[in-house]
Amino acid sequence: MRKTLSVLLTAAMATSMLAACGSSNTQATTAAPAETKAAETQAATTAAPAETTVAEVTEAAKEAAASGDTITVGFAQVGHESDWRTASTNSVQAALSKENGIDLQFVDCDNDSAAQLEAVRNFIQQGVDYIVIDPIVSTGWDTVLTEADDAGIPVIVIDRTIDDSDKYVSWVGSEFTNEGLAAGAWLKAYVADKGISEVNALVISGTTGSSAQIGRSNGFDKYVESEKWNKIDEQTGDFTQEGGQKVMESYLKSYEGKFNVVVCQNDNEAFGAIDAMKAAGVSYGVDGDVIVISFDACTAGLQKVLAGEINADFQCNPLQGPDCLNIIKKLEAGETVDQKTFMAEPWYVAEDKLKDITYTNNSGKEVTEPLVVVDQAVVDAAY
Ligand code: GYE
Repeated sequence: MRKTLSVLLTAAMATSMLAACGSSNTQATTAAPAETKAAETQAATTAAPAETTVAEVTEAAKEAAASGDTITVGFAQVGHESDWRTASTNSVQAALSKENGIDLQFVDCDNDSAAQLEAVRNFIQQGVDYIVIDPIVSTGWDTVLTEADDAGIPVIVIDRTIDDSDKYVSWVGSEFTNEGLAAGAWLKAYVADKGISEVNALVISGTTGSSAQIGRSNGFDKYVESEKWNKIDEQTGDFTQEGGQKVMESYLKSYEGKFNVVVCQNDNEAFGAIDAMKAAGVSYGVDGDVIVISFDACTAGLQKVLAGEINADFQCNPLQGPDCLNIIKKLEAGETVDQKTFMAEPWYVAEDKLKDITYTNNSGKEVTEPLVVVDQAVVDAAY
């Protein structure tokens, strides 16, 4: 372990472990309403530390880096399945950089849960200072997180959630159920506006058992039930373009002419589904027979919204690197960190008729959120 920061780190570990213990209690009880999330996470944080403390530690980290005595962080990333994932990897690599005093060990787990557990175990064996995990699936974590805990290595979880263990210090990511609920609320308002009386939906879901898939499916299914929509089928495209295309090709064999909505749980699946519909001569998007819903809102996805090929795209923000760095800096400074940090996420649409949607979010609170019509500036500002 590096020398320069070892004293600070000892203090930080004690605090982070306390924070981790504390978090297990709040975790069970704290649901996070979108509109109060900033306030909640603020409230969960202890009194704001003197800026100088963080600055001093950052300075120390930079000095340590200059002397080759850096903070080592192991990052077990899901894989490279989508545009979103590329943006996530870039964000973490840019933030957890040599310039910021961090020696990042990056493992691309290629969507293989066993490989991801092994990567984390390797980090523990190497004795890295921190472990960052974007968990492929939400369960199967408690044993390895206990091992990290026993080794005194703080674990930070980003993006997807871990649902069967509380042995991590902090999580930063998205409220996936709200994304699914927002998609349902938008579809309900959209078909009412267009005078479409029947919804026959096909879903191309993400990686089965990932919290992103579970949340988006659960949220949308609430509307399937309440609106008595016909959900014809739901099969996984594994968050890939190839998967989206294959699932749509098989759907077209079974259900061509019988569906008017396709819900793709990420942009890359939507690209594949669109290619398959195009090849089969099925019209889609704002001028077509099939309404296309997507999630992520990456640059290429928003380009398709702008072109009217995707009707609505529900953002999931992958830029979690800076938050991750901030958490590490705070732990280094011996500060308490937020147990949960939610990313801000707008909902994007192709047409300007509906201004907003109102729905009951995952915390049981009625919220009204704006719909952003995509123009070139929105596309240019995307990731
Ligand atoms: O939606 C998808 C990616 O975990 C939220 O994973 C992330 C999802 C994202 O492959 O594109």
